[in-house]
Amino acid sequence: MSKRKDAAPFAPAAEWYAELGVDVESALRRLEGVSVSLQCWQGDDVRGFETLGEELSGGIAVTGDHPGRARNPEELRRDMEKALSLIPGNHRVNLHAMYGEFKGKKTDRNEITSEPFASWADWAEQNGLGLDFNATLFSHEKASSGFTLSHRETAVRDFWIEHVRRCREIGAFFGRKLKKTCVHNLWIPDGSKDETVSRSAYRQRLLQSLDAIYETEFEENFLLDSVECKLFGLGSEAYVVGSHEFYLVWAASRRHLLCMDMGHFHPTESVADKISAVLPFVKGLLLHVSRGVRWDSDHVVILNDDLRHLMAEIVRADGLARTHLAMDFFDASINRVGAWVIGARATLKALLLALLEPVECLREMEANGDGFGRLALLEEMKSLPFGAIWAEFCKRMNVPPDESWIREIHAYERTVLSKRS
Ligand code: RNT
Ligand code: ZN
Repeated sequence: MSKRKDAAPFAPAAEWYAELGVDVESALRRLEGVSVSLQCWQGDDVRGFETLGEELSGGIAVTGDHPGRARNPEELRRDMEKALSLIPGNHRVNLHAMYGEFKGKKTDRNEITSEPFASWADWAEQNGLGLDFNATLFSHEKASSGFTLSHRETAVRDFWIEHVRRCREIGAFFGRKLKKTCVHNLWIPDGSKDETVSRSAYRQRLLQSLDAIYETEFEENFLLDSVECKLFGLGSEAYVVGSHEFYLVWAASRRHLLCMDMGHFHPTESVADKISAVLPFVKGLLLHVSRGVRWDSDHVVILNDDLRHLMAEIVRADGLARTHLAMDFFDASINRVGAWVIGARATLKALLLALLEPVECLREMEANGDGFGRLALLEEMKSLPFGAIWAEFCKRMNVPPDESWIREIHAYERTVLSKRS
């Protein structure tokens, strides 16, 4: 390490925080205990390994044609191992049902079992990773109408009910095998481009489908269930069946997790503000850490105000233990492995910043009616030597503490990714 790097020493930085009543060691311990779920779909542009011959659909889109997309499970795992080697801490991998090792065998979604996922589970076990899971209700001929669990036809709904039931089984298989709770998240594309006069009927049917799916209970240590809302998608601009209100009430009344994706709300709505509003009523939260830009809800996560506020609110609401963090973005225009690392490092940095907040001091000022002091301290916090604390965390976790990881990604691009056609 260069002299310049040693010039950002940990001890005086920690001292600065300590003077404000912040215990840096305890913040680092808490950060170490948090895992972020790495979305496998960033590595191959949400294609998966099925042989059903379907294109990506469901109102989500990947743009860009950077070379080096993972073309099979081995490549995808290798890419994720590379990314994980540059992210401090112990993390998880998030799979979608379309990522089984089907080995060229046509397995329809309603026939899926844990068998094609056994190799994923072995790999996760060897690497000490947890696995999360998602049913895939898009990129399929039975989803081409834009409706799945709320479809008018019983046969179509039953097909998808069966799929999600099986996916929860697979999730429980991961949880049991790895002895790490698997979060199974359900997002469906259901909605319409233009006005419908049947808003209620679709929601009634979705409600019935959900209640049929989640009738089976699994041991909480193995499986937790979450449902994910959305404001609109490509082709579902006028109406989305699984809206925020719908799933909020469903998750609260059925004691499940609510998944909030940072890109799934109106741009002026604050997901951070929803944390303390929702936590008292649901079993827990799953956060899809993402970045909305214009119409796209899935840009690579960076350390911006939205992310900082979100993490700050989780910590202030004492909600870390009941909040599961997963990244959800897909960008094919830059090095895909590097995108994971940018997003995960930003997520962890935002969380560390939140854990380093002198919250007691701020709350005391607030209680004393000192609004000026509170605002001034929040501003001063922005220029504290956070970088030295982050670098220390990375060093302790044996990953690059500085920008040198960028060179590692460049090297991986040269030696591995660029060789893929
Ligand atoms: C789509 C949702 C969903 C997907 C993944 C692939 O808008 O955000 O979470 O991104 O399931
Ligand atoms: Zn999402």
